[in-house]
Amino acid sequence: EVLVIAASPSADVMAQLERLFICHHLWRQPRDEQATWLTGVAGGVRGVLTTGAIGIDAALLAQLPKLEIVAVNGIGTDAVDLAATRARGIAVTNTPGVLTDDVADLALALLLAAARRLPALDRFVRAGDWEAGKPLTPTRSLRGKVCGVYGFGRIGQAVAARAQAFGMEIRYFQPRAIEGVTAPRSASLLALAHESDYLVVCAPGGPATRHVIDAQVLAALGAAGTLVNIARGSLVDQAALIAALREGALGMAALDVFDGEPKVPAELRALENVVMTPHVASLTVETRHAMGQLVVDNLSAHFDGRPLLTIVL
Ligand code: 8YV
Repeated sequence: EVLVIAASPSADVMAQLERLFICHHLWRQPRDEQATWLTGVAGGVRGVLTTGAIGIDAALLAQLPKLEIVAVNGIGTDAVDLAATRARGIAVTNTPGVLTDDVADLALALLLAAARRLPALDRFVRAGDWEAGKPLTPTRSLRGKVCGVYGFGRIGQAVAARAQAFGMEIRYFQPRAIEGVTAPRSASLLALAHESDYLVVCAPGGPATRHVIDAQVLAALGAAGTLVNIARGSLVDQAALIAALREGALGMAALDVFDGEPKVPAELRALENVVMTPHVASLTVETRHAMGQLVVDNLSAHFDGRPLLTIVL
């Protein structure tokens, strides 16, 4: 029996799940009835399917005495209480690799949207301002600008390759140096922010990186700088970000993720120098299908006694 916390957008993946397991769909229950419904099914649940953003907390884990595996339909496992799963020997899997290109693509789309002011210009045309002869101000080229990548794993490196194709200079920072990488590693995140025109956040969420993008880092990025975040909202001190954008200490922000999402503070929504998307970096037909397939394959491997494909340690 598998507890499905959120549906996969791929109908084929959902059909496979239904064929292979007895599925209990939490997401189908009205919110105020979920707790009662859960007490009825919890005892038989041996697998959980959840998302990167939702994960599973200690309270829900404690309700599932027979749980053996948590399959995360995402790469980030910061929302899974890994201490609790480890303590009980519950396996955790995620979906690395298959989402790299789409997430990196969205990072560049956001970077370009901010650099070339696409949302404002789209509004300009729709509002008839072009026809009305209102003045246009030039934006800035990407060529020759420094793209700083914080977190240089698969996604960070894919962002770097794309930014390089736009003629940008790449620098990165992450605590561990990476062998065989030609891009220079900055001395710290703060140094990287100083050296960058665009800072793209690609590091994992969780306690180790909580609010590392703070007022100081934002000020170092500066009035002409742009922050791009496709990782997790928790890495950014959102109050400091709002203050920096409002006061002009930071030029722009392009965000796919938010602290406390799906709630986005009204102060942030009101700012002109922000471009926002609702956590959609991996939301393409192809990638969500591949992610869902990896989830099904991991669950099947576990219940068939075969080795897991993408285990999280
Ligand atoms: C999705 C993500 O939000 O991969 C991640 O860590 O945050 C995203 O791909 C989510 O996990 C979709 O299920």
